[in-house]
Amino acid sequence: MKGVLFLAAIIILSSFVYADCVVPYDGMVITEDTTFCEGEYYLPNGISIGADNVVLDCNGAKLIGIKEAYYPFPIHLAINNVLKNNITIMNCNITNYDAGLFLGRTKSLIKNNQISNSYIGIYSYGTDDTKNLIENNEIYLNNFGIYLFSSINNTIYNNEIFSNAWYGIHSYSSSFNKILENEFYSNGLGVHLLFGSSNNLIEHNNFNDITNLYASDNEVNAKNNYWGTIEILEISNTILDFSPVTFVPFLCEPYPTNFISNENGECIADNDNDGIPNSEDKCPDTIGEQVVYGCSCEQISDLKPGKDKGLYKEGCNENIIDVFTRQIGWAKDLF
Ligand SMILES: [Ca+2]
Repeated sequence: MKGVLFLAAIIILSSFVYADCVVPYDGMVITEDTTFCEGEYYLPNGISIGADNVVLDCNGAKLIGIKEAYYPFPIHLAINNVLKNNITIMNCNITNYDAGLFLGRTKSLIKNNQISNSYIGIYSYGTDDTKNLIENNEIYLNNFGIYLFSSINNTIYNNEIFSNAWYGIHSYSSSFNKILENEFYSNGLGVHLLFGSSNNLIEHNNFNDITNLYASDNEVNAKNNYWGTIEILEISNTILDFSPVTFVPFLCEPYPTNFISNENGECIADNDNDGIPNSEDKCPDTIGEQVVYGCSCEQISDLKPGKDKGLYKEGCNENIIDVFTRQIGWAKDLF
C-alpha cells in the first residue's frame, strides 16, 4: 500500500512539474503562450512562431542545432518568426545554428537570451517598419552577433555583445535603428554600417574592440559613447569612417558616468548627463524632463528674478523659454 501511495505521489508530483512547462520538439510551431521545460534539446530544424501576440519563455532551455553557415539565407534556425507581431522571446539559450533568431518583418521583444556559436546570432530581416526591441541578451562567439538587413526602427538596448568573429552588429541597408547602452568587446568589429544604413543613433554604449565602428556611406551620430580610451586620436583610430562620424563629445569613463568630454575632447563633469557640463549648466542636477539648456520648466521659472507666482504655477511659457534660450533680458545676468 505504501508503495502504491508513493507511486501515486510521484505521478501527481511529476504531472505538477510538467503542467507548467512544455518539452520542445523539432519543427514545433508555437501558437499560444508557452514555457519550455528546462533542459538541453537537439532541434536541428528549430521551432517557429505561428500566431501573433505569443510569449515564448524558454525558461533557460538550451536549443542546440546545426550550423552549416548558409548565407545570406540561413536554413537552420533555432526560432523562426516571420510576419508575426507582438511576440516575446525570452530566456532561451541558443547555440550552433545558421541563425539563432530569425525575425522577418515583425514587431518582437527579444530579451534575456543567450545566443552563441551560430553563424548569425539574431537576424532581423524586413523592409517594413520592423520595430523589434532587443534587450538584455548575451550574444557571443557568432560570426555576426546581430544582423540587420533592411530592418528599420529597431532598438538594441543593454545587450552584451562580445567575441563575435566578424561583427557585433552588422547593419546592411538598415536605418532609424537605436543602438543604446550596449557592451561591445572582443569582436572582430563592433558596429558595421553599410549599404545605405542611415539615421541610426548610437549612444551610451561601451566599446572595447580594436575597430569599434565602420561607416561607409552616410553620416553617423555616435556622440556620448565610451570608446575604451579618452585620447581623441586613439578613438578615431578605432573608427573607420568613409563617411562623417560624430563621436565628440564622448564619455570619459564606461557608461553610466558623469564625466564626458567637451567639444575639444577635454573631460569634464556633467552630473545630470544632459551633455552640458556642470560649469555651464544652470541646472546641474536636473532629474527628468529637461526643456532647454539642461533645465526643467520649474527650474527656469525659479531662475527668473522676481519669481512671478502665476508664472511659476503654470510652468514656463514660450516667451520665458525664448528669453532663457537666447540669453537676453532677465536671462542675460545668469550667463
Ligand atoms: Ca549637466
